[in-house]
Amino acid sequence: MSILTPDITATLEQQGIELPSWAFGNSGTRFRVWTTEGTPRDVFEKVADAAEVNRVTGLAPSVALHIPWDKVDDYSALRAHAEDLGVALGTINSNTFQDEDYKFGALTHEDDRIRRKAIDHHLECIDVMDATGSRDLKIWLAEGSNYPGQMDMRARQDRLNDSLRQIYERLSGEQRLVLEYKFFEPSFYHTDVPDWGTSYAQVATLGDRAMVCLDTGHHAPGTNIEFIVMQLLRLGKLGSFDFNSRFYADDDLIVGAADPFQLFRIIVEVIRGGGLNNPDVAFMLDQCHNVEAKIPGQIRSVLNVQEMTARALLLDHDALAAARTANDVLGAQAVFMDAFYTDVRPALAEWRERRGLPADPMAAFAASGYQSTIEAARVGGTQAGWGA
Ligand code: AOS
Ligand code: ZN
Ligand code: ZN
Repeated sequence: MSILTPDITATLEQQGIELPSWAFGNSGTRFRVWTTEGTPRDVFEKVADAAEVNRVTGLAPSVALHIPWDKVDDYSALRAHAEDLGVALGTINSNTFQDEDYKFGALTHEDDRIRRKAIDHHLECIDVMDATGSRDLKIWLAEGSNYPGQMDMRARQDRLNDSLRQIYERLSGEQRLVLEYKFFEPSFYHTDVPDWGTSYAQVATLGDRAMVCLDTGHHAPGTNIEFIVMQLLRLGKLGSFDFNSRFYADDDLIVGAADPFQLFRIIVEVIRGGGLNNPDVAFMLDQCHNVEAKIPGQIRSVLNVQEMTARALLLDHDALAAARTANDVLGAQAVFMDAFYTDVRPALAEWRERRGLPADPMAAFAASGYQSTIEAARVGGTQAGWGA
């Protein structure tokens, strides 16, 4: 008998993780952007690569776009291309961090012309969402200051709120706004949306369709991220995850690579708060593959999320509740660790095969010949995403 009960496999079967288009483009650090053979030359090719991840894992049904990196003339053609390949176009990410005008802010800028320009960019992103059928607009703001006294932090919060309101009011139907926070970088003294509390305070004034986006790499070392997950779910404001992992700051490494136990703990709280396979809580990746192969990097990532979800689903809630009630500290911890230490990989491989998916998606991709085909076809590919 498999350790994965029918209830667990039924839950796993529903799991979907959105891939970021920029994960397929060349990326690097501020020191160097590395080139990789077979890099997509445009967003159509990025979507094709993302569809390949879905083909071998069954786990990645949608692709997030970044505007203007993924700007095209005809979004219905891009949408049809994605659908032909069995994936959907997902979250639209705005970009206010690569324009000369935004050196001192965008949605918080004190110059009305610049703030208007930044708001208009978001309205254009919503036009894109109308064409792609995307539900979510994700906003990450690279705004803040480097020196005490440099800026009026309070006035910037007020302008931010006014800007967000204008953007929010343009949403229609099921569309949502998710506001991402990050504790520092590119600003080093103050950041206008540095933490979940600020994001929550801002979106709470807008309405039900404004939520918080939690990027797992955007906290100070030692932060109890699963506590934040619990609290946002409790408040009904956890709109999405940007999953990745980090050793130091916003490293954007493969999710579950740096600290699999943290990923497990986060998913336990997601399940506890009713956020797993709940359309209100989008699971996305936000990663860059600077030195490793990009498509296999994304395959590894979604498998890591699936694996930690399976382990979290193994948690013996009755035993845990009993230990907690008895204040059996070591007993509760042992129940928790039993689930975490269970190797679910053989059971997942066997379950994949039963569903007509490759038991080993990494090996299946390597054997498919896709990589050599794109390397031959995409000669002269340009960097996409961060390096663009
Ligand atoms: C930046 O640090 C954030 O994580 C954003 O989500 C950003 O938009 C993303 O990394 C792609 O640019
Ligand atoms: Zn992010
Ligand atoms: Zn980030």
